[in-house]
Amino acid sequence: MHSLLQRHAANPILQHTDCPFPATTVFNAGVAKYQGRYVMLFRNDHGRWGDARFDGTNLGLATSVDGLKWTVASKPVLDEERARAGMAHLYPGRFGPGFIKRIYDPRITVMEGHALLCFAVDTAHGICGVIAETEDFEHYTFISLTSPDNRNMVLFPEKIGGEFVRLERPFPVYMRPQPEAFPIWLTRSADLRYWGKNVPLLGPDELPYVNNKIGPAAPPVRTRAGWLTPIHAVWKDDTKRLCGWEERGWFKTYFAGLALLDLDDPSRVRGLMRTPLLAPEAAYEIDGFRGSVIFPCGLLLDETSGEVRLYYGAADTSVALATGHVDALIAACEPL
Ligand code: BMA
Repeated sequence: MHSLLQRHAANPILQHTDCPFPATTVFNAGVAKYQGRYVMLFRNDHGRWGDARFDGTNLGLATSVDGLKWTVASKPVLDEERARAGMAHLYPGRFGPGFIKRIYDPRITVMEGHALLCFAVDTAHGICGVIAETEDFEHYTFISLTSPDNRNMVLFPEKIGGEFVRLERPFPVYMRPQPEAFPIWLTRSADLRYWGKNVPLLGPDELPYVNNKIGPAAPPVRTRAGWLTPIHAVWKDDTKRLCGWEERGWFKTYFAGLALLDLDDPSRVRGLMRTPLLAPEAAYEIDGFRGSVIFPCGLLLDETSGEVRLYYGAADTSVALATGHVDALIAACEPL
């Protein structure tokens, strides 16, 4: 059977050895085309290779003319302290030293020429999503912060019905069929700062290959058939220890999944792949800090050729790329 996506021969396209600063696991990267070049913001958990006790996290910047060969900027562009300072600027006097414990999983959305960024922060009081904007990927203005626990935010690349729209993944505690059965929600905003009109979009129980949680992956891309929306989807098997650096073991397989949302009302799921779009198979997806993890954070569509590029974190260790054709991806979504 012909698979929907082909892994790029040069995978992994970015790894720790490409960084001119201390870097250990380089993965979960937002990618966009911005001002005539490709930009990538990647997560870097830095510490000792093979040791799950990291010293810290930061976000690195890489740029490229073809989206395949990347040049990494000399220093990370955001870290825990810069994120704390950005937040303190948003809400003066509220966020003291040490408030942000980790910064990770950036997604980039370019809207009307403006680059917007969503990422997660682990704080002293829970996990939150942040929205920031930047013109040069060096300086960031913080716009909003969610209440905990929430992460995996992705912004749609245009206003819909006059409003900004995002997908997000809260971590509800009660009323779960199993403790981590976390669903995807859709919310809207007039100004990117205040979010509401919350609608549950998709639950893990709607995907036959999931027994744990799901979440938004890369920001949705407009197609003639709807918003092409990658998700991540998790299968957990406590009896099957996967490759990993953690002493306690690693038992979760992360797949890329795919949904198609209504163009005019993206809170309606119009199509859904019942099988994974991409499952961990390659050595760089199976072996690493957390093996068997595919975690996409960037999807690009070439309108002329119909080529789609899915950029994903592989085994929480490197960045990889898979390509396919938009028509095949649309056709793979079973109409709902
Ligand atoms: C998720 C996030 C991702 C990570 C994945 C697998 O919950 O933390 O950043 O890639 O777990 O470890």
